[in-house]
Formats: sequence, structure tokens, C-alpha cells
Amino acid sequence: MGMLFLMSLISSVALASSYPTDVPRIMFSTDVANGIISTHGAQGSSPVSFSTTATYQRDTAVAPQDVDDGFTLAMALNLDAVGLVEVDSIIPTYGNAPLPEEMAVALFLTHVMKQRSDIPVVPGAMAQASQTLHATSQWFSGANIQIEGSGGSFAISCRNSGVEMMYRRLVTSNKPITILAIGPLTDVACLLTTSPEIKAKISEIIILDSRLEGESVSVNGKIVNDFNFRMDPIAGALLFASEAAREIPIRLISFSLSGQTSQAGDLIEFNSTTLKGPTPATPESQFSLNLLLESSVPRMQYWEGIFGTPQGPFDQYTLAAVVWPELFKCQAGIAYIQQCPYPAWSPLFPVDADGNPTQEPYNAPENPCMDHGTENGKSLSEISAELVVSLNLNNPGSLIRGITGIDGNIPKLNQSALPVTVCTDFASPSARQLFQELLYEYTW
Ligand SMILES: [Ca+2]
Repeated sequence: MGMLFLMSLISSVALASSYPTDVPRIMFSTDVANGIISTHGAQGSSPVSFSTTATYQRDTAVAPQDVDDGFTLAMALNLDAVGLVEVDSIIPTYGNAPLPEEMAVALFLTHVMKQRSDIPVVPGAMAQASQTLHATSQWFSGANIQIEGSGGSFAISCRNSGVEMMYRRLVTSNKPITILAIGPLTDVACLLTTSPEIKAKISEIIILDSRLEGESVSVNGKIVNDFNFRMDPIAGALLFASEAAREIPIRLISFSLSGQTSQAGDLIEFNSTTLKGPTPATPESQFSLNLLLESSVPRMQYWEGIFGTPQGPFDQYTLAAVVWPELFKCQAGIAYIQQCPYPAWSPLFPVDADGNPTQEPYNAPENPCMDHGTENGKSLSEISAELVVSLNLNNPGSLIRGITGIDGNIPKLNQSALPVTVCTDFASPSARQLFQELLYEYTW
């Protein structure tokens, strides 16, 4: 027994030292949903499930859900196999689809399809930090139930199995880990706000999120939303307001970069023509490639029906940013959260004596949120807050902008805007080409 223990100790030491120290170790917070046809996750508490009178409505928006998380995970595990990155752990979160179904996808992809049962896959958040488009919950006394702070409703409730594992893996890791946040920010916010000391073990957080100040975001001329932030702006605010976020490098992949390769004429397209898998192929590689391709067909057709072209990569930008940072043009920026007044659910929304709206919902004068307004559709205008990056470093301003304390709004938090690194473009046309070649080589 003693000898066996010693041998296993030696082999685990040898295994640990077999990774060159400069290979980045990464942890995924992901809403992986490849092949799932469902509603977006956690609809019961998310913006589009409630009418303006807070009547529950069945969510009829069933659709083939996003495939880019699974492409990213598969690519990361392929890069791991050739020693370019080390995948530490995977923490699924609600987002593209409900968490339970996503767990099935994540486990299958990691443990069966890629045969990496050594990599832990543990469930994270089932739902948002707090109700986003609802009145703040109150005590019988009339006081608001506080969301923020160490005794707030978020901190006392958000620790789930996935967050506990993130904490444990970081604490015991022999080197800092980069967190790739490619889903709603709930779990990463929970980790940073409830265990701020963990900052020493996080080398960087790379987030697929944000728009540049004044930037309208669209695909082939159709307005889209910044999904990862939209799903839980309260968690996003708590994350960016946390003390730990002031000390951990945070890199945002803004839509001005990630949106480029989904546009007609500049599309990176995933299909059986562009993705070939490794040479020579193995039964395992063929199984993996075929499954990724076949399960993505409904999503690609769905996307094409809306935007006219298939969907390009999004989450894969974060993985490329950690392995090949030189591909992208990144710079210092200031991140802040712009609340979007006045939604129709707000008590401040102008109404006449009978309580009827006196202007078009979501389209109040001087609304500072981009892409709001009835011309862009109700769903887009229901976005309660946006994550914005300014490239003007001179006047940081406050982190939370807009009027707090009305329905659906974010705690004030009293923080200044957060210095971040924001990636806005490819480093060059050849970097754009190399990005495409690397995605095609390693996505299978
Ligand atoms: Ca995602």
C-alpha cells in the first residue's frame, strides 16, 4: 500500500512536470449547447419570459441553440492533446439552453467524444444572480432585499457545485489559471465576490462580451444582442465592481472583433468543406468531427434563416486569445455598465392618468443604450443594461450609469469604471487569415 501510494505520487509528479510551465492552463465557464433544440436557459427568470404586467408567459422561442461553445471546447481539447494549452476544468452554466441539458452535452463532449474523463465537468449556475426585469424583491417592511455585498442575496446564495470546484481547482493549482468566460457571467461573478483572495491564482479572465462606446452591433445589417452580458447584467455588474476584478487582468473580446467573421463577405464558415479533421484521420477523430458537424446543421440553418449566412465563430476568440494573443489588436479601455431607462416595467415610465403609456415602450427620449427602440424589435429593446468599453482613458467615470433603484435596475455599487484590456480587431489581414486556418485545423 505504501509503495503503491509512493508510485502514484511519483507518477502524478511526473505528469504535472510534463507540462511546460508556459503552457496556459484554462478553465471554462460555458453555456455549451451543441445539438440542443430548446429555449434559452433559465427563461423562467430571464427578460423575455414575463410580460409588462409580470404575467408568466410560456416561452415559445424554441430553437436550435448555439454551437460555438462546443466548437471551442473541442478545439481546446485538441490543442491540449498537442500541448498548446492545458484544459483544467469545465463549468457549464445556464445560457444558450437550460443547464441540465447543457450538462449532458458537456459530459458527452468531454468524457465520451474526446475521451477526457480526467477533466472535471461540474454544473454551475441554474439561473441569474437576481431578477433582472422585475421589481426588486422587498421585505414586509417595505425595504428592498439587498443584492450586493457579503450579506447580500447574491453572495449568500450563488455558491454552487461548479463555483466550489472553480475555487478548489484554483487553490490547489501549482500555477495560475486563465478563466475563459464564454457564457453568462453569474458563476465568475460569484467566485470573485465570495472568494476575493482567489485573485492570486487567476492569471487572467478573458470574456466574450462588450461593445465599444457608441457601437451598434449587427450581423449582416440586423441588430443583435450582447448575449453573455444580457443574460445576467446584475452578475456582470457585481463582477466588474468586485475588488478582485481591480487586480486581475481582464480582457474583453468586444463585438467589434468577434462580430467580424460572421458578416457576409468575411465569414468563417464551419461545414464539411472547411472542417476536415486531422491527417491521418482516426476513428475517434472522425466520430468527433462528424458529430460536431451534424449536430450543428439545425443551428446553422436557423441562423441562416435570420441573417442570410451561417453563423461564424464567437467563443473561439477567447481560446485563440489565450494561445495566440498576437493575432489580435488589443488595447487599454475603460469598462462600464449602461442601464437603459425607461423600460415599460419601470415606475418612472411615463403614463397618463389611466396608467397607459404615453410613449412607445423602450423608446424613451435620450435613451443612452444602443440598439434600443421599437424599430429594433421588442426583444432587443428589453435589454436592461449594456456592457460598454470606452477607449478614452482620461475620464473613467462611474461603473454603473443611469438611474438606479427602479425596476430591473442594477445596484448602484459606488465604483469607478473598470480598467480592462479590450480586443477590437485583428492585428493584420494575415492574422485574420491565420485565425481562420487555426480554427479550421483544430475544430473537430
Ligand atoms: Ca457561449
